[in-house]
Amino acid sequence: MKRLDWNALDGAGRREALARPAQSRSDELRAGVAQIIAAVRERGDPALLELSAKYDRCTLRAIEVDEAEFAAAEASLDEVLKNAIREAAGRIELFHRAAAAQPVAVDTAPGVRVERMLRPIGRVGLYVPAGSAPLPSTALMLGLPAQIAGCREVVLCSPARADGRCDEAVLYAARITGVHRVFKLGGAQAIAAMAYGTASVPRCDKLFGPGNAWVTEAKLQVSSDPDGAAIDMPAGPSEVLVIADAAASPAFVAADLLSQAEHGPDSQVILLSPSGELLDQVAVEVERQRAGLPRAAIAAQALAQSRLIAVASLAQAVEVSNRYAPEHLILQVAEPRALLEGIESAGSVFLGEWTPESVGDYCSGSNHVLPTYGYARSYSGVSVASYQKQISVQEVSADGLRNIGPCTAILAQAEQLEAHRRAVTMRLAALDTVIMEA
Ligand code: HSO
Ligand code: ZN
Repeated sequence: MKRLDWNALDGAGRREALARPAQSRSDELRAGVAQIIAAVRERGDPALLELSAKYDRCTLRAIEVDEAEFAAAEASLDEVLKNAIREAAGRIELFHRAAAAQPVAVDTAPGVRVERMLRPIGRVGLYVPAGSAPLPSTALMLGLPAQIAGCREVVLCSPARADGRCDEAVLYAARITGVHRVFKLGGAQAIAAMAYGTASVPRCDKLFGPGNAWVTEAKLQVSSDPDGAAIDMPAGPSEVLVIADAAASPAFVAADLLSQAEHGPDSQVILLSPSGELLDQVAVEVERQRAGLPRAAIAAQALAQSRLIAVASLAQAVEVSNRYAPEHLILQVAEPRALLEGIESAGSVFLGEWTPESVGDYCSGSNHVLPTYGYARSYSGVSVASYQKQISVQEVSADGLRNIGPCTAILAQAEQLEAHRRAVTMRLAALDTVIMEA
């Protein structure tokens, strides 16, 4: 890991220190994805079968998972794993229900009632990657808020293995979240199928979930097409930033950095500390622990673009973190809540030495589908609200219109929108007439 001193860097050096690994949106990627989308739109299911054979190396008899496969998946799984999936689902549901937006009704003036009502997005499409590691936890994180929001139809795509079957734990997790239909589709073709629909795959209004560069590019392309689908958020590789003080355990800090580094070669991990000694110790620990990991090679690639940065104080660490806007922020300091006040941009925050990022990835109850690549400056993680539309409603009585009609008319006149003004003044005149006649 590169070692840097924040206060020895000039402006360009600081920008470089917090730069994300370059995301290639190469012409080749764009064109390849556009071609896949076009093939799925033009030829539907036959194109999906061909693309699955080509990219996922599996020959599918049917693209939809049937009851027999769900049952076989459930029967094949260890009870301990099934219990853990249900236990995690319970806490994720508990938090997401509690955090869901509520309907609102406010009288903004006598006789003027304004409300906000919530409606589920009708049909949503979830993507669960299964590349180097299938992620049943992602099926929970995407499926449970969709169920709580009350979406009418929840579709999930996840690529099949070479044997033509989907990961059993992904299927089990999808089932318990109430996902209605699961398709064995991966990559850009899965996104195209859910955005535009085929004979088998229903067309979805909004797509959710992480994925590789092909999936991400396909989500961008379908979301910029008015005939395509909305998406949850722009995505990049996973990342964590840890702020640790001199009292932090180097072993714990190293373990947290590695848990993110093992996700993929393009993951990025950053440690900020005012203690040079801790930075030294963590550097040693990271190497020691990494060597014993099954995914040591992947972690090594991620660590090559990761940084250990010395800062002058914890306050400066918070400044640097806000500038980076990490997907995950771990505060391994004696008084994490004292720093929390100053946090402006982060996807999810982990407080204190007993809160590893892993608990949020799986089962504390928070969501793990979070904004990466600096998008935490303006985006939030997936929640029930991501699956809902907020519709405002207003009702004005005769007295209410007497109260707010003049304000409306003045503003309409200022904007020289006479029809707007008259829609109000005509009614005010009618009210005067009614009163006079009474
Ligand atoms: N840290 C990942 C989520 C995940 N981790 C799934 C394990 N499984 C991205 O936030
Ligand atoms: Zn993770």
